[in-house]
Order: sequence, then C-alpha cells, then structure tokens
Amino acid sequence: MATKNKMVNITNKDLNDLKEELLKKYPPKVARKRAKQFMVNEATDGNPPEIQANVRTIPGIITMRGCTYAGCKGVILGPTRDIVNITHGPIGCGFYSWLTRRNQTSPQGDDDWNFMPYAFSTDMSENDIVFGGEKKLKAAIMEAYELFKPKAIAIFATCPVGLIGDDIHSVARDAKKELNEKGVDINIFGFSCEGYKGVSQSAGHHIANNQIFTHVVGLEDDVPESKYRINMLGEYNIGGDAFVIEDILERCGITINATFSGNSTYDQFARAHAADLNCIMCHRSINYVAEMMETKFGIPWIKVNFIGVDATIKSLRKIAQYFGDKELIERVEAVIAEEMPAIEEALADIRTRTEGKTAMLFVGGSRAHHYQELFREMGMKTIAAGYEFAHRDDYEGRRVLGDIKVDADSRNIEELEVEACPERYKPRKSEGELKRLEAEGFEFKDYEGLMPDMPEDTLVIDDLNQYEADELVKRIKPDIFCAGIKEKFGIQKMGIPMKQLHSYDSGGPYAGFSGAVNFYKEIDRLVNSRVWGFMKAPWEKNPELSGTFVWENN
Ligand code: CFM
Repeated sequence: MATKNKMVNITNKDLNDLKEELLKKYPPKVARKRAKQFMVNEATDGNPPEIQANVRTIPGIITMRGCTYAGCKGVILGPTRDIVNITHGPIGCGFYSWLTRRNQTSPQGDDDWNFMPYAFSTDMSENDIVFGGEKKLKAAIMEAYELFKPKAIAIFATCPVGLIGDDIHSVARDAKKELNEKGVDINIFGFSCEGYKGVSQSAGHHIANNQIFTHVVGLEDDVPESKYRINMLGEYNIGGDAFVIEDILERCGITINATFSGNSTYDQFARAHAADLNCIMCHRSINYVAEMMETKFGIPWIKVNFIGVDATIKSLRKIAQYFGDKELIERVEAVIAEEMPAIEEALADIRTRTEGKTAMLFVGGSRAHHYQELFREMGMKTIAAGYEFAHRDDYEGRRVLGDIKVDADSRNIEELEVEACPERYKPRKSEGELKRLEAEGFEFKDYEGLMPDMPEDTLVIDDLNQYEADELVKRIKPDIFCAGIKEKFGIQKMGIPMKQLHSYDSGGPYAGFSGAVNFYKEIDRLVNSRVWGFMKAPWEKNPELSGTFVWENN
C-alpha cells in the first residue's frame, strides 16, 4: 500500500538508487538481466543508453505481454471487417481475442460485409488434439463459405495446432482450389502464428505482415485515380480514432487508399500497392509491410503520428510537403487554422488543473511514446515509460537497426525475400524531387524512438512486470498510470487513477484535434478527482482496530 511519501524533484541519482533497490529483490542472475531492461534515461554523447528489448520474459515474472497469436489475429487482422477470421484452436483463444480491444469499423452500405461481431473458431477439443484437426478446419472453412460467401477466409493457428502438426496452409490451399474450381472467387490463406512462436505479440505482427503481403497486397489493379493517395499503416481504429483521422485527411483533400488495418476491408489490402506514400503510425507492428511495399512497388514511407495536436499538425504538414503542391499545403493550413481555436480554449482551462502533474505509461510497442505528446500539451510530465514488446529501434531510434543482435527467437520468424515487381514497380519521386525534399530536411524511413524524446531524469523500462509496477507507483506516486486491463485494478487499489491506453476503457477517440480535447478532459477528470483520496482501507487509517465479543455483552 501507498505508505511512503511522494517523490518530488526526482534526480537521476534517485532513479539509479531506486533501480538498484528494486533489482535487489531478484536472484542475481535475474537482476543482471533486468538491469539491461530497466534504464535511467541518461544520454551519453547525445545517445540514449542501450536497452535490451524483444527478449524472452524470465519465467516466474508476471509480465504484461501477450502472445504471438494475439499480435497476428487480434491486432493486425482483427480490425478488417470483411475477412472471415477463423481461429483454429480451443474456443478460449478465439473468444478472448474477440473485440476486447474496442477496434471499430464502419461498413459502407448493405453489401459491405462486417464479420467482426462474429467469433469464428474450430473449437478444438481433446478428440481433435489426439486425432488431428485438419478435417474439422476444412469443414469450418466450407461452412463459413456456405453461410457468408465472403471474399476471403483467414485461418489462425493457436498453440496446439503447431504442437500436433496440423497443416493449416495445405487445408487453406485445398479449400481455395476446390471453391475456385467451382467458379467461386474467394481467397483463403493461413497464419502460422502459434502463441509460442515468438517472445511476445510482436512476432505475430511480423507473421501477419508477411502473409497479407504474400497473399493479398497487389491483387487489385483497378484503382480510381486520385491526386494525393496515401496508405495509413499501423492505425487500428481503437475507440474510433481512424474516423477522426479519416475526417481530417478528407478535409485536406488527401485520399486514404488503404489502412492497415483500422476500419479496413480486404479490397483495401489488395490495392495497397497503388498508393503514392505509406504513412506509418505504429512503427512496431507494421514497418515490415511498408519496407516490403517500398522494395516491390517503389512506395516510400514516412513516420507520422496523429496522437497529440502538435504531432497531428507536423504529420499533416509532412504529407503536404511530400506531395509539394501549393494547393494541398494551403488546404492543410486552413484545416489546422479551423481546429486550433477549440484546442486553445480547452487547454487554457484544463492546464490550470493539470500543469506539473506526472504520468507513467507502459503500453505495447508505440503508445507509450505517442501519448506523451498529449500529456506534454497538458503541461504534464511522463516520468517513467516503456513498451511491453517493442524492439530496440522503437526505444533508441532506427539508427541502431544495424546493431541489433539477431537471436534464435527472432530468427524463428521468416524474413521474406522481396524484389522489385517487373510490371508494377515505379519510383514515386523523380531524382529532382527527392533532391528538393532532401534540401528541405525531409526524412524518409525515419523513426527517432522513445528515449531521445524523453527528458533525462526519467525511467525507461522494457517489459515491465507486476512487482516493478507496484513499486514504482508506491514510491514515485504518479498522478496517473496508463497501461492495460491486467494492471488497472491493482494500481487503482493503491489510490492512483489508471487509464487504459489499449482499449481506452470506454472512451475515445483520442486521435487528431477533437480526439485530443476528449483526452485532455478525461485526464483532467481523472487526475483531479477526489475519489482517490478515499481509497484507504479502514485498517490503514486505524491499524489497531478494537472490538468486543458479542457474547461479552450478553
Ligand atoms: Fe501498435 Fe497498436 Fe501499440 Fe500494437 Fe497492441 Fe494496441 Fe498497443 Mo494494445 S498495434 S504496438 S500490439 S499501437 S493492441 S492498437 S494498444 S499493445 S501500444
């Protein structure tokens, strides 16, 4: 329980002492390993310290991480509405990866299918584990086709599928062939995303990127003309974020050709190669497909972020600068000018109550970085942050990519060999245009990472666990802690408000301009609520309770 005093004016020495003290609890070998993932963000020669990331969690530690299947089925493919996503496995995997992330979608008209309200699973039982589940899978595919006649069916392998050796890819090929021979236009493909495949859900992202790229991207060449055509990658429409971003871009005159994968459809993936620019929101989950599209089709990519007003403005300006048309640049400025008065008004009021407060953010592989923008705008400081499963480049920036050690776990995930497509590769910019952009300081393929963006007197911790989370909250007492459902109630019981930044609890959207105002208001409400002061249990206030036995009074 929160007994110690709140730490104020924290210095790097305090943080180093705290680190040492927390790590003392571990056996020496574990402490040595954790020490490489638990960093005081002290830059030397302008470089952040090297952090260890994307390595196995030590057994016995209660991690915040999820599994490879969750990263593939839940994260990347979950938000696409018109693919029938069948989980081949026991029912729990399908059920618990079903919409708890609050990814939303908006079907366009009656013939636009939305299968997201369904949880499709082969519901493997003991019998299937002993005798094999391939027949059951084939029957499930055929049943799904008969019932829904979808454009595509995707199959996701869970742990037992890999253990017993069911070949989901050959079942997918057979089913596709059989239906295609009957004249049915359907695509069927599988993902070997067994939960244990990698050290976290990150491996599942990579597997999903590979298979969507191999089986879908580039299948549809009939794409309507538009002047400023982009793909939005790594945005998953949690709490309606994509709707806000779509609205802003539309008002600027920018066409979204495909999104990976918030509010997306199968056809969008199929025509993704027709865009003139790939914009990456979540670098961790989707950089693979951007890299492959660049090699195969010549589409350059840039990092964007629509979380935070400043970040949104920078991202819009960057897209406009890429296309370089005066008309677009002016339209973008007009949209920004329209939005700013409401932002300034909200902040002028809210900052009076939030200025100087502190936050901790431990989320996934990109949000622990992006949401710091919103807190900064409210005058709040992020004093500790970290990812569950990101890699070193998400912490230290892509400039360390060449130094990252490839271990057996990362080698376990296939790296596709991609070459330029002889028919469809086309450079999007001439040499002259590239020179112009370079002279203007425009950066392609750049992500500077979380650490250089945080002040020095802060903590950056990879794969935070329950013990460390509890200790940080007890000792530093932030004004708000942001993570997921597994952390929520433990933190709140310590009297600290906790905001879920995966599902947004029941809130959102938080992207773009109007989303930022939603966020400011919600955080203001949370950090200034008096309810947290009432969280002390009676025995904490009054440790020596006295009472009498009932029979004494009789
Ligand atoms: Fe990317 Fe995500 Fe995230 Fe992620 Fe996720 Fe998510 Fe996340 Mo939860 S794709 S890495 S695997 S931004 S589901 S929408 S919130 S952990 S920080």
